[in-house]
Amino acid sequence: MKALEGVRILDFTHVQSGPTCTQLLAWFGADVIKVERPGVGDATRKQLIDVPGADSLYFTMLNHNKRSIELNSKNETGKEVLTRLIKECDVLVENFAPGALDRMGFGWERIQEINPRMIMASVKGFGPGKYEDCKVYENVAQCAGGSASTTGDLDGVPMVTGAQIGDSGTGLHLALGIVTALFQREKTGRGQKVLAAMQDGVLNLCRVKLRDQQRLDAGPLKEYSQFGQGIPFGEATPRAGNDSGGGQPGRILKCKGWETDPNAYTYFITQAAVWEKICDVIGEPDWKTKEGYVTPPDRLDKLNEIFDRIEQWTMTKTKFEVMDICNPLDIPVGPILSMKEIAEDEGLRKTGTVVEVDHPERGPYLTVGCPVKMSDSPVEVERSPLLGEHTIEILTQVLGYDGEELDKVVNSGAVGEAKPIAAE
Ligand code: CAO
Repeated sequence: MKALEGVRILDFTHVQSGPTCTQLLAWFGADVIKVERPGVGDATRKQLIDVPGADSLYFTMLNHNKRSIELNSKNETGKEVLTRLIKECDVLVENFAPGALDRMGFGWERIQEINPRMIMASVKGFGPGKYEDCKVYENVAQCAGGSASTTGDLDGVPMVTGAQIGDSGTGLHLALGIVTALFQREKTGRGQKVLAAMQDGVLNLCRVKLRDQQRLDAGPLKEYSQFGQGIPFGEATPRAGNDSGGGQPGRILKCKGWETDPNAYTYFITQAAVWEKICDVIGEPDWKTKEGYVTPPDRLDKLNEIFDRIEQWTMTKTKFEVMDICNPLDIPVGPILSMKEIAEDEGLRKTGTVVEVDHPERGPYLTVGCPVKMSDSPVEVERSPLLGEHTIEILTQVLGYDGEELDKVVNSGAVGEAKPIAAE
């Protein structure tokens, strides 16, 4: 038994933000039916192709454990099929451009008419307001949500991060909204509209930067490197390089091999509680009692000198040796892991965080498994569906079409070249 067993999701999502959300719901046990344009499908199927003729990793890694139906939702028969699917499903998830669902004839009012229990969940770039009609992609959301202006080198340009906080981050927010709405529906019997705007999702993840914006009114942000370096603060939360955001000074430091390995670095936090242990480890025991070095506020204007000294030590060790030495002493450090190291990490494979999946077109590939582990709802990662792989299965088993009715749908062109149900 899985946590969301019995919940049926009509998955109208594409690209990354929406698919992340529905993939998570599928891993929690929901039956996710992905609706795709006949003959075309989710655009990512054919983006960043590495194996000619096969679905891309972009698509396969975001659409595990789903079923795919090809359905033209602008064709009259297609609309009839979609209406029946809305009746049979609990949640409709979509991340079309603003207004696309209304133009299809399936706005919120119509959906409620068809199925008052339906939860309609959307990702949009912006919430209601002057930008609500905009199409939005990942980096636009990072910029509009406050991430880019607060990320990057102290004297550099605004920078986007490799973590897809606009797309996958918003997908996660939406998934939480959906399960919460399902929980409320248990009591009210009613569905509701759930909206996760990418700008809002990014800003939620940048909460501490809005905290710092307000702290600026009370004076300079002393834990930022700017303070120790005498760089004046402007009106807005500045970029903070690799400073740690929590008031405990931290930096990325070189480790043994940095000259040739671009990832031979460690993150090192000079947490106040373990300052004395840090002094011993790096060979500066005098700093434990030396005037100007004893308390965290004393040290704020000496962070460059202190981190330079710690780096002299970390450069004599590999990033893993730094971890092995500091971890038992509770000194917070973290090796900068490359994607290659993560892909080869045995521990991550054991926990199902990195999973190898077989695919009929592309053979085995690696993916990121479910990042949330539940003791009573285990996850088995299954390959993504081929385009329209389950069209007939869904028409017959979910909607109960057969005989003439099924022929009519298939011959209408609404479901593409509907393939027969694959043999068991
Ligand atoms: N049958 C028939 N038509 C279909 C269909 C189907 N099964 N599925 C989609 N379509 C149609 C839509 O109805 C729409 O038609 P209209 O423009 O005539 O209304 C059209 O396909 C294209 O949809 P779109 O505008 O959503 O797609 P796009 O590639 O132009 O834009 C994106 C992509 C992502 C910018 C836009 O969807 C968007 O802003 N989404 C919300 C924010 C978001 O999720 N961004 C994250 C993107 S990366 O995760």
